[in-house]
Amino acid sequence: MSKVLLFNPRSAEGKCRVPLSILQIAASVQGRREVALVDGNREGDPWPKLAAYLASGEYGYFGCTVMPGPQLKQAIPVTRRVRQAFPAVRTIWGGYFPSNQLAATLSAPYVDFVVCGPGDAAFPALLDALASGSPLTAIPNLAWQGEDGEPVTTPTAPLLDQDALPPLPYEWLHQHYPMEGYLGRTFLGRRTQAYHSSVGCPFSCAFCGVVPIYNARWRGESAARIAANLLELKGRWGVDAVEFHDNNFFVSERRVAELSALLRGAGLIWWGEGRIDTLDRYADATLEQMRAAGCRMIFLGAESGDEAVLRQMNKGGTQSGEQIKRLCARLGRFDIIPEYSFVLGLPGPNAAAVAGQIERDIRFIEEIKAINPQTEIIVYLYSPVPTEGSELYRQIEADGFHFPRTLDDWLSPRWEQFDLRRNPLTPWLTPAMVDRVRNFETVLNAYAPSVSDFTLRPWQRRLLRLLATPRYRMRAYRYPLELKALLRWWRYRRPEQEGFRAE
Ligand code: B12
Repeated sequence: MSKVLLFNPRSAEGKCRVPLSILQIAASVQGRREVALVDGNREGDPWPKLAAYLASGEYGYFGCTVMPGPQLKQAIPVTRRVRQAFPAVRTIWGGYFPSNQLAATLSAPYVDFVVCGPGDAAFPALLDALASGSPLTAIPNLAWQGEDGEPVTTPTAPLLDQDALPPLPYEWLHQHYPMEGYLGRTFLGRRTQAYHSSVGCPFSCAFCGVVPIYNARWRGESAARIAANLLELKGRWGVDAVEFHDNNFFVSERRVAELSALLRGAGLIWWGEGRIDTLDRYADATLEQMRAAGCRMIFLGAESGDEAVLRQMNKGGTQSGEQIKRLCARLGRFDIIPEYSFVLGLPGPNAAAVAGQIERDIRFIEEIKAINPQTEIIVYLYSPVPTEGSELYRQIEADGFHFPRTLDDWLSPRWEQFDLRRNPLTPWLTPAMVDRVRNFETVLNAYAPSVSDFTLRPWQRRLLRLLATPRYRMRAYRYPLELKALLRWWRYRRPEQEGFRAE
């Protein structure tokens, strides 16, 4: 009963990337325990495989990684079923959802433990403690349900030296599921690999789910180790494109410059996520070096052009509307595509103020598109995360917003939409405001379809633009039914939900 079964629940449809969380967790116990994997993204119904492993009687631990949103749809019923059919198996959840929604997760009788934040040290320590009966309180980053029904949590561990972590076990993954199935075609390349080169983020934006877990801490792998790993992936699996999924890949300009020097000529095209204020401070020479090393696009949280809103998000002071405009023009000069995300629909003193802010944000996005038409725009509706202690969170609680208290509630379609940041169930947003944002987005998507959806043919792009141009020019965003129908018919993909389109 000492083997470990790991489960990656299905995420967005059509998006199948290397399950990095699972790989890292597997690496943390390998060599000491046998580990098996079932990946919901690679199975029609994962249960028969899971049940077959567990029925062998050799597996004592079931570990499940959970992001908010669609992964819950498999994570909840599958873990419940594990408990019912194999009650002796200990169930452990990790990842962003349980770390941020601890009380709801632990209130489920079928989740025994939650690893909060990084599991690289906590997971092996937990398994050892369970096997030997030693106390759990000595293990950091851990939580379970106390006798009084409240979560018991252990202290947060310092972030580990990322260069000291074991290499990711790609050969082990390949034995379970052929690697080729994870290396999708995207607009970046034919074989796109997800890579995570750092943990956390040094900032505390009031809307971000990373903050409650990492508390403004960040630690990255060295440029030398990243380059060595990527070149190995290229040699072994033919990887030609990389998505750096770090929360904040660009924190250290020196690291990025070193990496760019090492990747120059390697034939890798890459994309990463960063901050506008950070990139704005980068030297021209670094931007030039990045482009020469294959940096094609950078995802940047613009959020809003309005100082007051940026302050409300705890992003004021360092980022401004002027800077957002300046950087998109500047990146354009280096032939790097800025992918700007905006968060609309924050709470305000009254409905008119919220609606007025949405209009100002729409105007600002139009301005950005005029400055650098290549800028990719992603529009989110604000979905609260439990950034306890932030002014914004206090405000939304006062406005009557509450998270679900049980896992079953999280499964309702309303809350799934919430996670996708499509329909945030926030009391201050009226359906008319949500429609306004969505309709604007539809017109914009048709007027300037994302380059990341490479399956759209040039003639389809031209037709969409032709149809959308009068609406966009005249700001006639209401009822864009014809554009909606076309986008749906051609299965236009939204990068924010599904990542870059993969085949
Ligand atoms: C890749 C990714 C996706 C991909 C998933 C691809 C795939 N098929 O796997 C896609 C594009 C589909 C996606 C979508 C969404 N995502 Co997403 N995603 C990420 C991202 C960028 C990387 C995740 C990752 O691989 N990390 C690398 C691994 C190594 O780190 P990790 O997951 O934290 O794992 C460590 C610990 O958490 C822990 N752990 C994790 N799992 C387990 C399991 C066990 C058993 C144990 C013991 C420990 C453990 O140990 C690991 C090693 O230390 C993160 C941000 C980030 N940088 O982490 C956001 C992130 C997780 N996503 C987020 C969200 C909200 C979403 C969406 C729900 C909404 C949206 N519009 O973005 C959608 C919908 C999800 C869906 N459709 O299924 C948020 C979650 C925030 C929150 N509120 O909790 C994040 C943090 C981004 C953000 N800053 O907002 N996402």
